Amino acid sequence: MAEIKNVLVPDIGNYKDVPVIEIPVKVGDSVKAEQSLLTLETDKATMDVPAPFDGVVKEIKVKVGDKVSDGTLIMTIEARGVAAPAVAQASPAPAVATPAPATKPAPAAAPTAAAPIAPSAIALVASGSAHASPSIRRFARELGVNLTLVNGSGEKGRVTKDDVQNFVKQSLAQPRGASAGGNGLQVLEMPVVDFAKFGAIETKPLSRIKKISGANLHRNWVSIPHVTQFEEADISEMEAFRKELGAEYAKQNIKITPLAFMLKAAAITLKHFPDFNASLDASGENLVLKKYIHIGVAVDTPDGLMVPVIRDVDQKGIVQLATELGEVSAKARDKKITAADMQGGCFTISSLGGIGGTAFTPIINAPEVAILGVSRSSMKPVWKDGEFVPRLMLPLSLSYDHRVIDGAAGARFTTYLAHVLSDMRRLAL
Ligand code: CAO
Repeated sequence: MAEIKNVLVPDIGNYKDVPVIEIPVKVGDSVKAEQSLLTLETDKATMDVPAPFDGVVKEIKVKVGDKVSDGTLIMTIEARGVAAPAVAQASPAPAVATPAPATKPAPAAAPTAAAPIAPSAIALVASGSAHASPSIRRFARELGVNLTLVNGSGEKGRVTKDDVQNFVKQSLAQPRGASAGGNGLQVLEMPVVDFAKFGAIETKPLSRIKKISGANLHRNWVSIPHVTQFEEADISEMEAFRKELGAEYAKQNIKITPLAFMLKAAAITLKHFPDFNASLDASGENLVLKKYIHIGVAVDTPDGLMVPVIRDVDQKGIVQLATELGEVSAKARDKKITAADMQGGCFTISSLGGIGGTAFTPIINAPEVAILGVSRSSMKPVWKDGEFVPRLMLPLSLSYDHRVIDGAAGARFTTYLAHVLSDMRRLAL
């Protein structure tokens, strides 16, 4: 006759009051020995509690968020034809039929013996790059899914079974080689390292913005063939003018930084090279040319990177652009930026000029096809009319999508941009 057995949390080392983060089974499910019944998470690791024997789940005594320790009653299972070792004889039906509150874990001292779960059966996995329990990792491995590519919808971005299944469904639904959206990359999973083995560590969750932007950056980096073209612009004249203008507008609290000039110069250059002011359509076979010039500006905030968009840059003057730059960066840092403020961009400028550095390789903000990185200007000796003269040089790094833009076009774009920046008359056009 089928016997109902209690399943208790087995020896989980020194951990106490460990939160239940996932219960992948429900009442009525048939489970096989070793199948995960629930997942626990400490600050260092996630662990699965596997079924000790085959059977059918009769009652679940805990819920997600409950805290459990060694010996907590978690479930009752109607065992299927396996005689459990003596130590693991669970209490018979009456013991579990007592109306213990279904949502509260039974105390560890419940008069039931632990079900036969050898401590070694508990899978311990350090919380690594992809946030998923061991059973989900196993499931993903069986399906050949690289977990680092799956967006987790669970608590704290954890990857659930549904996420893995949806990822597989989406991958299958994608046309092979779809160039605009699909990636279909299968790379080795990152090794899971228990860093605590080598010294003291502290685990800090990524901010919400970092999680969102990280997934996008990752997709863009792996799915767009990037090339970065470097150039230096002589901004000596521009800087003299900027200082003049800056002194004039400081009274009105408007800060004129080189970035306002960069925006204007980029807009002029984008007009001249319309293929850079474009996006691939969903089929990846057509270029959508935009008749407007909206430029995103990467803003560094304490919570991560945000990219508010400044509209119709080609139709605005330097002072207006400087004013809007001040407004959007304050808004981003005060967390007042809305999703609409970050939409509709055609091109992005990422300026690290206020911080330092000589060059970098920015990641394209898809579906845009190019992004301009700006580093810190510095005085350099430049050969002119038979002698070296000191000039203020601004380093530019343009990353572009090589599916859309050829190397020659990339170099023409940066050369033109450098000309515009070095010749104030062109900026006024
Ligand atoms: N060369 C030399 N000096 C520069 C410069 C450059 N290219 N760009 C700016 N500066 C100077 C400014 O003139 C200003 O000088 P003062 O304080 O003497 O007036 C100072 O550096 C600070 O400028 P700023 O950073 O306040 O203003 P900005 O308009 O240059 O930039 C903003 C605004 C919001 C873009 C910037 O603050 C920011 O967040 N940058 C980081 C963007 C980022 O993280 N990009 C990386 C994306 S890829 O991960």
